[in-house]
Amino acid sequence: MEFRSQVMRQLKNRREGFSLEQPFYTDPAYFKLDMEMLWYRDWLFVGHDCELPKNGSYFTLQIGDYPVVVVRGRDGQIRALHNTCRHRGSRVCTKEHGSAVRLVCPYHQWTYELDGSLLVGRQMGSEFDKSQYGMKRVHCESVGGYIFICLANEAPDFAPVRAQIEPYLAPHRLSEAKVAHQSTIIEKGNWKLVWENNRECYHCAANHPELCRTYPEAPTATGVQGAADDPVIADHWKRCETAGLPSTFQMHESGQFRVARMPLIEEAESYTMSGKPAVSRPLSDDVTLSHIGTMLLFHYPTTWNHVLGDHAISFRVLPLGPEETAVTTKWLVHKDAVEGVDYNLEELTHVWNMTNDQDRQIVEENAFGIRSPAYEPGPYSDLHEGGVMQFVEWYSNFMVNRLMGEQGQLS
Ligand code: 3BY
Ligand code: FES
Ligand code: FE
Repeated sequence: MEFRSQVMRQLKNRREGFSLEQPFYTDPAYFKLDMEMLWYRDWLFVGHDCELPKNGSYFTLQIGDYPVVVVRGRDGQIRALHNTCRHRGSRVCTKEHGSAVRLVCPYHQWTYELDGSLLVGRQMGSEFDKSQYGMKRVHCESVGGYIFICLANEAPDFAPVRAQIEPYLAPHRLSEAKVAHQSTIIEKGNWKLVWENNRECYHCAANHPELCRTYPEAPTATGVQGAADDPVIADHWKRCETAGLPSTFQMHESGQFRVARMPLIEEAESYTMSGKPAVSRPLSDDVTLSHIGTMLLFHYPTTWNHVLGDHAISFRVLPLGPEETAVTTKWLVHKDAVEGVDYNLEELTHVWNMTNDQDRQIVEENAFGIRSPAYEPGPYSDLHEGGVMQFVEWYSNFMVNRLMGEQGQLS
């Protein structure tokens, strides 16, 4: 308890506009608190509907201590289950993804329906009540082709997330896309450093030569302030909204998620070296306008996204330890787009493969320096790092509120 009060004090008294104190980025006890207060309690983006193309398709993932399986049932519904057998706890699904008629535990073959209910517990006797031993459910919602789960017993209301992001995603028909490529990189840094780096483009000019050919360095594009005052952005919104594409900057009052459609540089249409589309088949038949730029969506703590005219890129952040974070990137294209005909995989993935690796190096160097006893919180740039301040502000408020809630319950 003492420890929790200490963290709460540190967050409440933190120097505003400055980076966090060292233990928030390095200390295993602080990491555990992040997991318990935030990762195990809030909505997390896990993957896409189109990764579960048929009934029985599933994928698995690990969130801290929790193994989870996400599966499309016989009824076509997507559900998430705790991937731990109700017999003696073995992991039931062991592969990263696959497809199954039923979920069979490899240990003693207890067999579950795709909705988690127990069908057969072999030779457990006549008194055995199967209905008590279904795999436990995890809250699961799907919106605009994105699957979110929540590990808490009681999940926060998902309706505000849906209301804000659904209209922005709908025209792009991502539930009908396919994943053309995916990559997972491990960054040796705390998950918050991955986010802080993502929330600014102050580092872009010096570090991302490929991305800077098409993505604007201006803080109005990446940050959370001033977009509406930028005449290029205002024109872009007008043009896109007139064509039926929701575009203006919208951020939830909590600061946890935001959508906005941003123009790319000059004539660029996609994240390629030439700026030309990487995929000749547009992502969605519902979008006929060209030069729609990038629809930016973030939802803390798991995902940021770019939805373009020819493809979409999703990013999923998962913490592996106090100083280790996995970032999974997926490139989505129209389901009928054919590799080698409609797109070249190297051309499609080059810019973000380079950018991701550059960001990995940045985050790792950042983590390295923060480990120094000489590190002290430093000032963010008002001009360029408004997005980082917003992230840190959201994190602090979120943690303080949760910690206060806990104390309230105990007293
Ligand atoms: O992926 C992003 O959204 C951010 C924006 C600017 C830098 N970074 C690549
Ligand atoms: Fe799953 Fe025994 S642990 S069947
Ligand atoms: Fe970057």
